Amino acid sequence: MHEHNLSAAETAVLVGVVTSDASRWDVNDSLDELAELASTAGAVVTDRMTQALSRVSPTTYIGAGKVTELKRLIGERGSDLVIFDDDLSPVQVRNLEKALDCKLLDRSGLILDIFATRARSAAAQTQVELAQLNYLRTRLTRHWTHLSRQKGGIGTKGPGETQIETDRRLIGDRIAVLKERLKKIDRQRTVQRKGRAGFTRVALVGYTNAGKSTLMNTLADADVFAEDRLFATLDATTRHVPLGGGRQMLLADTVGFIRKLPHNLIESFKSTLDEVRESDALVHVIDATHPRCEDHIEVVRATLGELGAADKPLLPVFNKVDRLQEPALLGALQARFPEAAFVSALRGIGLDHFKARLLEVVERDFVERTAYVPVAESQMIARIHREAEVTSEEYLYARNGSPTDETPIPVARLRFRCPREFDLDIRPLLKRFAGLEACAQE
Ligand SMILES: Nc1nc2c(ncn2[C@@H]2O[C@H](COP(=O)(O)OP(=O)(O)OP(=O)(O)O)[C@@H](O)[C@H]2O)c(=O)[nH]1
Ligand SMILES: [Mg+2]
Repeated sequence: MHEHNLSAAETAVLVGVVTSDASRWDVNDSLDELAELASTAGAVVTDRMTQALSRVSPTTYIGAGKVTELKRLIGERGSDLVIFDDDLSPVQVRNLEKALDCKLLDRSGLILDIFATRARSAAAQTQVELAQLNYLRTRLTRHWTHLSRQKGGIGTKGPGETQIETDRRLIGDRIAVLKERLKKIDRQRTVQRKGRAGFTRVALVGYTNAGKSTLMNTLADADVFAEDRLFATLDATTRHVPLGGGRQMLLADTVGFIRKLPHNLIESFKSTLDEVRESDALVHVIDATHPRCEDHIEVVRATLGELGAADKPLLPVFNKVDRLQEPALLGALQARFPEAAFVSALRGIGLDHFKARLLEVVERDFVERTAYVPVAESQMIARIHREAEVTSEEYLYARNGSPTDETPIPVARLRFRCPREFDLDIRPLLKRFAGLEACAQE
């Protein structure tokens, strides 16, 4: 599906600044990624412009001389769009628009635009629109008019012109409506997730385009949309996957991460990302062929931290090993990441080893228990069913061993597997029944 037919011809100039605190990301790598984002959004990148500055100019992002140079360049090229590698402040937007007289987009705006074209489900659409409105709102506060110029094309998907053009109060109203809708979706999802308790839940995480959906498809024989484009997946999909040894897991595929993922998006995708937060373990899919794969790993770790999921058991998986040009590269990665699995999701290489490793990671945090619970304690039995994986359940009679009360009572003998956390919660409650001993019915 190509939503961008109309705007496919939009040509763009990319602009990035190299500052001393640019850490390990080289501006060219950063612009490579920006170019990929731009082409995902349907733009044709004609030129790149970079400038080394001790810090970004607070008024025009790049220096005054560069602004003139940029103005000349877009005049020559007849560019439709200038895309900045960092987020612009309202002041920078206003000044640059005045100086360049051209449609401007910053990194967050571009990512939001891609999300808007990708969103299929009602949930994703609501989440993206909410993020876009929050993004626009901060830009509307001090700078109003630049939006009227953005008619059609990249940077204008999602919330229709109507909301943008009316006024901030209307945007506020719309945000309230969307939040209410999201709450409803959230409640439905919570109900759905409850039905899945007791299973080992594993979430696929990773940089966008690493191959999460492809791995999901291979493991679950599923048909999740996978494509060589950024942010192919926006919705969480869950499938049963056999892990071997009669064990099953519920595997969730979800939205990919990227450097400088707009905070607005993380906020509004919170419920989609609950799959990550609530899982028992994570599989971190890494594109082994990407020259910046180690930086991607860092970005994913940081994003997991932001989500409060940094401490979950995690299995790193280097994917696309079929496409690694140099065999030495594989050896080097294996030496650096001895705990990782190495697979090709597309060609089905290394999957048995991957599953075995995953089983180990998952088991590490699970315990097996047997408990006798009086049938009268139906809430307790229900809770165990809800939060643990019950492997066997028998109904029999038991005496509680006290000399004063010899009457056998009906009990359930439950064997279950559960996360260590649940065990710590429930063990003190089960203590009351510790004295129960199975006996014949009298
Ligand atoms: N050569 C090779 N290509 C792969 C492999 N796994 C995935 N790909 C390709 O990588 C691209 C991205 O795959 P996806 O599965 O969509 O990646 P994703 O991580 O789900 O990406 P997003 O949903 O965008 O975050 C697709 O073109 C896949 O065909 C692999 O093992 N080998
Ligand atoms: Mg995907």
